[in-house]
Amino acid sequence: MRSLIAAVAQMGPIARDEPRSSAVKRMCAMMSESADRGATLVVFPELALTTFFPRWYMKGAALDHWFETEMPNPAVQPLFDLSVRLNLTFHLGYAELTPDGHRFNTAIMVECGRIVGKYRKIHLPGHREPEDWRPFQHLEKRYFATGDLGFPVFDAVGGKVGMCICNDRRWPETWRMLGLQGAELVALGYNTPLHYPPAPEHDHLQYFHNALSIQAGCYQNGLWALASAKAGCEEGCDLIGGSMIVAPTGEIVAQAQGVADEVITSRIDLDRCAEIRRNIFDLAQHREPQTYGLLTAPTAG
Ligand code: CDV
Repeated sequence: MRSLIAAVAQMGPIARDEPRSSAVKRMCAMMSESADRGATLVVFPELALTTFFPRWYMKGAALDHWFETEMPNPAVQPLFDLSVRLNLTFHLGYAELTPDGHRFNTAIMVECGRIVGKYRKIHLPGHREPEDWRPFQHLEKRYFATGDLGFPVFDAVGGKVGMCICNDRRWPETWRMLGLQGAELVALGYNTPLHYPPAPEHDHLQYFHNALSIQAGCYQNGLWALASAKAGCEEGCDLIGGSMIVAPTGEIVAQAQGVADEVITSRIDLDRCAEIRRNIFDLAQHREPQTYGLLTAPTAG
């Protein structure tokens, strides 16, 4: 049995004027709580260091303010130091500005102070130009380039680990790309508004669609997911909670109760992936890829 205690650290809202030091302090407190509960892995949300800034239109230095130009940097160093002290692995989402000027919505996995995995978000939702009719903007398509690292799977916490970010979790291709490479555990963070302006008739389904996507991804690929929300009313925008740990059977084994800072934990056995992978979703035996050509055909329009 390859098992560990894993934690998901949901975060409540981060104010627009809240400094990174405050968010990092909150995360350090939850990292310590995770370790106290015996966890050796803790997952933080997407863009965890600041408020969800794509809800505003900005340019120049005002935009650069939200991006990290190096990792680690002095603001996040306490997280790296604590992970060494606690002998713990953590997942962190942040906005990345590369030395050659590219911007990505990024997540890293850090094992005892050392970056062992990196992913740049591929499915970017929202729009490129500001749209006045919206109650809040969602300018991810403007502020971030499509991730250029593919869907990497790497060794961490004694198993094969992958990552995806928020909107990625709604796409079956994300999970299958990770599953095909043998991922046993997927860490993901999200910022999901309760109100979806282009289709408000689906607002009441936000929690359901979140759970549906993650549970299906786990079951159809026989892997664990650790999903961490930034939740609550952030600068007038309600974000869903519902952070969860999901088993390879698709069952939710732990779930956050509210929309504030909250740690949830569960013992997870990586060997349980075989329950699904040796049976109904034995990908090597039962997939029929020669019939799936449309999946990789260029998108229309
Ligand atoms: N941060 C996100 O990617 N949010 C999207 C919203 C805009 C639909 C999501 O898929 O949750």
